[in-house]
Amino acid sequence: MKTVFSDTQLAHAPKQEISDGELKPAVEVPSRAEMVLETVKSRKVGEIVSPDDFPIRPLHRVHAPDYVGFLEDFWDKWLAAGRSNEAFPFVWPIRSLRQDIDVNHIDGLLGRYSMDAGTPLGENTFKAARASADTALTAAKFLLDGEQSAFALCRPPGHHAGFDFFGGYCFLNNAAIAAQYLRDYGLHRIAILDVDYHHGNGTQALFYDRPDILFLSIHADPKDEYPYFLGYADETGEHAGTGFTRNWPLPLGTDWDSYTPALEEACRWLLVYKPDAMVVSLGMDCYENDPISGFRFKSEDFSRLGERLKKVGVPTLFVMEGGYAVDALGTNCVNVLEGFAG
Ligand code: SP5
Ligand code: ZN
Repeated sequence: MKTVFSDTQLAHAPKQEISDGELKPAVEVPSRAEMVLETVKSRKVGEIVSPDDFPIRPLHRVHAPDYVGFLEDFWDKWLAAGRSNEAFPFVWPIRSLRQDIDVNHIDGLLGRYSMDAGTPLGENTFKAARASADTALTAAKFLLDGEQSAFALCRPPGHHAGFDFFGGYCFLNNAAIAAQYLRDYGLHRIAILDVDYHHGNGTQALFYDRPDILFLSIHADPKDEYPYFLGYADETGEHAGTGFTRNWPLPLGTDWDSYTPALEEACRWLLVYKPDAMVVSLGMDCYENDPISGFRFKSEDFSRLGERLKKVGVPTLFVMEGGYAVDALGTNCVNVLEGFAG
């Protein structure tokens, strides 16, 4: 299986994040990607290639152009406002506030285009996020060229980012951009299976009214875990997309045995849907030692996950999402890829 990765993705290097009422060391850090890359090399997963530079169009197929422009221009505006540290939003246009004002101030714009205060934006964030999206697009192209699988070593991750907002360490929704690209270049039915520990709210919302992109997600119950406000079992799609979204919220403490019934159900949906290709939003944060998560996967369970996904029997694009136990991240990720490759 080919892996796509570019060093440009390392340029987003947040120092701190707001969590638990404190500024804490950031967990979505460049060493995550470096660790996975090292393990892909040492365990000989396959060739490692650099992404192509894609035009902006595939990004605009998923994200609002003004949002992409905001990300692109952000750092210059931030500097012009006299700031230099990495940025955090802190005010949002929630219920009862005006949604329809084009504000000038950078703090207003940060709130307009974000969902949380836990996602630092820095000087190179857009550059790295764009390289991460290009990584997913390049890997998607391998599927269009007839490869049975490909691994997009994406970082920063993507599945929390929506049409016009960032959050959850995500800026551009790599999996969604890849899925839409597969649709635009000839495939008719795409399934996205999101196995990150957190619900993929951005991806779900982007395709909620569409039958051509099935969204399945298994994750920690949002009543008890980020992102809190989406990812419940009664969210099943709307309009033409009714029935084409499925969520399996699971309790904190879930281990492989208690995870399996949800995974089997998701696989049954995949069998019925018969996608032309599957995009796996691959988070490794279900791991027992993940520093911010509450599931209990062991490293060998990630091999089982890969083996099970192989049995679905469709061309599969793996797009990396979360996973913050850096020491084990390479092992857990490559366990999935090897389990899949057999
Ligand atoms: C892509 C992805 O996995 N994003 C995750 C975003 C999670 N953001 C909320 C982090 C809250 C951390 N709270 C730490 C609690 C442990 N004491
Ligand atoms: Zn996650």
